[in-house]
Amino acid sequence: MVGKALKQSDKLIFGLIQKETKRQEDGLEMIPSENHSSRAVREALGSVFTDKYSEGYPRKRYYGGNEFVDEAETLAIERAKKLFGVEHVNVQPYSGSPANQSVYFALLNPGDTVMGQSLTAGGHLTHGWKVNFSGKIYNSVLYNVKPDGYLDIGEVRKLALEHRPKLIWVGATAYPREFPFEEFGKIADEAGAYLAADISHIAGLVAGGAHKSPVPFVHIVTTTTHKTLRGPRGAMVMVTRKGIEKDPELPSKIDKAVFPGLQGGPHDHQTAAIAVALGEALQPQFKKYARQIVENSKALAGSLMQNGIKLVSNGSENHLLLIDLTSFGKGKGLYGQCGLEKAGITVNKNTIPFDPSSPFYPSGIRLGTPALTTRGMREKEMKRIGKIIAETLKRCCAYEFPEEKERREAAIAQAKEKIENDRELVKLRGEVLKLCRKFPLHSK
Ligand code: DSN
Repeated sequence: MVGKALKQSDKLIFGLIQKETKRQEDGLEMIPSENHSSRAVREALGSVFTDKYSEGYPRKRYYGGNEFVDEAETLAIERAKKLFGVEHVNVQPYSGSPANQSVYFALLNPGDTVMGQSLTAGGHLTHGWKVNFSGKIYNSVLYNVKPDGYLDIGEVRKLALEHRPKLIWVGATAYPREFPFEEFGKIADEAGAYLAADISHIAGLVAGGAHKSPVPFVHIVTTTTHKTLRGPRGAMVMVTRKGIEKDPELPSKIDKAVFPGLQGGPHDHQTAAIAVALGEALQPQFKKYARQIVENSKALAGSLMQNGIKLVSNGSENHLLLIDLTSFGKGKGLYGQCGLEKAGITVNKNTIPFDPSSPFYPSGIRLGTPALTTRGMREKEMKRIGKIIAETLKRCCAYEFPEEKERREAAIAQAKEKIENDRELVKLRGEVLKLCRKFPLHSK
């Protein structure tokens, strides 16, 4: 994947890239916020645009020599406008958190009230969580999900009318169901709030028509570009027609917040790669890809549940699933993640709504299908993978996880050792490897 120059100049980094390439090739990447970008995207990302400075916006720069950067950024903007049906796009945020930060900076003053989905209910840090800037600088009010795992829209309305936030977020990092954007739109209008949809996780599904678009119902849309959208790491802030009707200054407020408010020079290599990814997402086959992600997620959910694994909300309507491991005991997410890693499946331990344990030792596993779908896997493979995951979890989550801190360290070390030496997991690893070989990745 990488060329001769790197091999000659830096053998250590070259070697690590080779190893990471093999790790991705030989395993199932199931962290739902990850994907495999195309070679074209990575070529643009590794291009000479990385050498340029271009503070400002197309045709309004503080530096010379930007005629080609201007064209690349304009292409990215125009493609995003077409793909999502929005009026204004800023493609410069370095990543998702800075993109969301720019929305605060554009609209709120310190101490103003913001509302978002609680982190423990699947929301994002930047939607008002207390250790994040969004929960420290602003007065954050968090809404939850119901015991069945679905958003509690009644609670959202009640809190919005009670606290009158200036900004409401809809969007999450661990929510397996469709977002009721229309209902959120009505609530925000009633409360007089700006409504921002953070579609970082589902952007590819929205672009491909596999998830309802928030665009008609919200004022602002933020997204990262590297998850289901399958681009380079990066982010965008978009303003909708509804947003401009509420506040005609919104586009310039966002642009000023990104630069010079928060950032310096844009990452032009990233912008060029975002343009490439958006070009790919505009192709008809991307719609097929987006639909298949959801079909795969549903098939995987079915297989896991048939094999005795409990899922938050009993299924999935998007790209991700949240496994509830509480039937094995509290705090078993770590064992699940370690066991699956041993079997060649990469996932992340995650809290589940009303988790009886802690965020560091949560009781759930978050996983998803975007990367497997990129490899060409379909329902048949999901059925088999569901069985492998269920078998692995049953083996690993049976180990003791003591609540008393004093006994915990030793118990974790013992469980990890058992997982490491489990011959059944080695057999499952073999099956995973066979599957990976059938769906080659970077050699395509
Ligand atoms: N880290 C991202 C995720 O995994 O969902 C969110 O920022």
